[in-house]
Amino acid sequence: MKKKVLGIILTAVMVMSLAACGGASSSTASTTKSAGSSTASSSTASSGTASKSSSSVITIGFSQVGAESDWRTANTTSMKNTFTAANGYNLIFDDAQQKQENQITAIRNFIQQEVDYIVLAPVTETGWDTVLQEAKDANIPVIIVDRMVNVSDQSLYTAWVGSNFKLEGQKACAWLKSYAEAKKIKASDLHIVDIQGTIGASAQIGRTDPMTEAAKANGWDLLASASGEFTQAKGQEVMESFIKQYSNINVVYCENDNEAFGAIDALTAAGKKIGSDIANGEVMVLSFDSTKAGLTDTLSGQITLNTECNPLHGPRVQKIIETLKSGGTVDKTAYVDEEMFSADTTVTSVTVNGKSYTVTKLTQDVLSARAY
Ligand code: GYE
Repeated sequence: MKKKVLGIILTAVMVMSLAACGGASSSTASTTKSAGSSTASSSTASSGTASKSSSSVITIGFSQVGAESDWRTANTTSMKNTFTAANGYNLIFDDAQQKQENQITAIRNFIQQEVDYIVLAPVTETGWDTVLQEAKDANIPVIIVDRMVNVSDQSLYTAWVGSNFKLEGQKACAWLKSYAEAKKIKASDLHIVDIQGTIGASAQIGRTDPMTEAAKANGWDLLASASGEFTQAKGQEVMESFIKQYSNINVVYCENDNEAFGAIDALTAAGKKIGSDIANGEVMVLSFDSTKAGLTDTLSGQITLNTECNPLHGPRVQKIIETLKSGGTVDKTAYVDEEMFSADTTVTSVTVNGKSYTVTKLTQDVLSARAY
């Protein structure tokens, strides 16, 4: 139920926020420039467009992962609200239901339909070489959004825009380390379970690896890791099984908000007290995404730390397409800037690789101002 109501609110908020600001891409921080391949792709793009249609409408085939989370819903809404007929686009949207084979079929259909651009939000990183080669052979530029692809030939896609998932994980682990130190909790007294995302997805790899590494480096007791597939239902199921196996869990590291909702339900049903006071028997829940629903639970203290992952990629992808269309050069890789929100003021900033990141104490005003 929570999910349904939130979906409606999210849609409304997205529509309003996109109407109010066309500049979501301004937070995009460019990193790697690859003029060579981008230029090649952009010329492919314009010639492809010209030969395929006499009208100026741009046809885009978008293969979306699925509808597994609030983050995903916000991402889909952002794409749909950007690539509208009024904006000059014909968007062919395909929901792959979290299955790579469905995405491969969708891409092949887009090639058949001679779309102008293919946009792919890949479920996992590997397994894309063949179908992306088919798109390249058909002279259709491919833009990767959100998670990354791991391909042997980088020219198989034109550009990628998304989050630095590893940095997200590193920030969350740096926060946990500082928090435990400030509260004088011994490293070996942190009994952690990791509810992972979809195995093989960049968002999972980026968030799991820093936890595994930090546990090893700091001597944390990482009890177990298992995938909750980024869904509330599976997150709950995995948490129920962790609770049965381990009686001393005091930190639940959830790799997205929906898993956190499921974990919170399981902990509550098991009679556990949720909060940041580990020393006094509370179980701390950490999460990623910072969707409105996730931050609502952060404001109430159910989620102690929520590390943001921004889903508003529609305008960013549009900018890439417009640049390619006009013959310009795009960044091969572009990361978006992201924040951290906490229910607690113990840690006000964290440092990762020499760079400091502010931890914002969540207030109702911050929550109300959120776009997703
Ligand atoms: O964190 C999760 C979603 O790939 C960043 O996928 C995305 C992740 C996001 O299902 O909620």
